[in-house]
Amino acid sequence: MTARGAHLPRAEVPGALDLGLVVAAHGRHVVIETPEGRRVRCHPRGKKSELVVGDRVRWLPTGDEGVVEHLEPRRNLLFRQDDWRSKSFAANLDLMLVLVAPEPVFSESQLTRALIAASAAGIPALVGLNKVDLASAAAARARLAPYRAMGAPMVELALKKDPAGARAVLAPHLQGRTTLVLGPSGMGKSTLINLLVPHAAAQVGEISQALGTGRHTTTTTSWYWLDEARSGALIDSPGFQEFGLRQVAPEQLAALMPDFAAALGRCRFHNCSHRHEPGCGVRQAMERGEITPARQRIYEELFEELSRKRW
Ligand SMILES: Nc1nc2c(ncn2[C@@H]2O[C@H](COP(=O)(O)OP(=O)(O)OP(=O)(O)O)[C@@H](O)[C@H]2O)c(=O)[nH]1
Ligand SMILES: [Mg+2]
Ligand SMILES: [Zn+2]
Repeated sequence: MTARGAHLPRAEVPGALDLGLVVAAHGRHVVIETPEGRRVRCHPRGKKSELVVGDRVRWLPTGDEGVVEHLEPRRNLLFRQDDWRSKSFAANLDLMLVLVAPEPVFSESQLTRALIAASAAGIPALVGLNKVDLASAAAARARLAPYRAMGAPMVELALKKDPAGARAVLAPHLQGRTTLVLGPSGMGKSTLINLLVPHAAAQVGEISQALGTGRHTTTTTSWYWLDEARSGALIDSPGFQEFGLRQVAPEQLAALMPDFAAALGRCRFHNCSHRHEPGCGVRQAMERGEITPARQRIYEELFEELSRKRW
């Protein structure tokens, strides 16, 4: 290491901009956190970049606030969609934790959409079946059996009834990682955050204050540190239904669904859509029971949707 090596404090490196982590994004401004843990409200330079939670940026202070000058390359990026367009909402994730529960009954289609989105973005996914203390857990396990069979990593939790057990099960998955927590309403996301995040309300409050929104709306994606050392984090983001898949081409779908992917390469036509073509290896796998009717239906719905929405 030379005298002017990497240990030089960043501020003394001529021309270098400070590093920031985007912990909240709201309309035209973002809140970044400095390596020292300070929160600063920043405006993006120009209109170009849509900054999202998890982005690493270079910024310049301008009085009490700052200007984001540069976006560091993203490792990955996730989208949500409304009626008209997809919008990115989180970047640089290490894990997607999808919470489901026996009650209220979770939608297999939503679960599949989340798993496809994770796979398309190159993000590992973990399915957490919560509320296994309920008698209806057996039915939920049965619904998840095909997902277990296709190799989706899975854990069982009783976040409320057995918090210590849930913590022990989750810790090795979450330590040192940035994890996006997803799940339909009522699955236990808030219970999870409150169990694992020290001072969860305070952490959100701090961000709202920096944003100047006064209160933290449920439409905002929130960043929570899991530990004092700020090595692991949870991102809580509402809007499970609107998971954006529009960036996925219909022809890519089968490769992103592990049970379909296992049957690929045996179709008569190389551009087979696996819906009605003769000599289709995927449909043969369905007939052998290797792909469930529910998954087949979800695939066809998604194929339709993604074909329609490409403009
Ligand atoms: N039986 C049982 N109930 C649980 C468990 N974990 C959470 N619940 C309950 O499930 C309900 C919903 O939990 P929340 O954490 O609010 O769910 P959420 O995912 O944040 O829901 P939204 O905020 O609506 O998206 C609450 O009444 C919890 O007490 C559990 O392990 N077992
Ligand atoms: Mg909640
Ligand atoms: Zn086919």
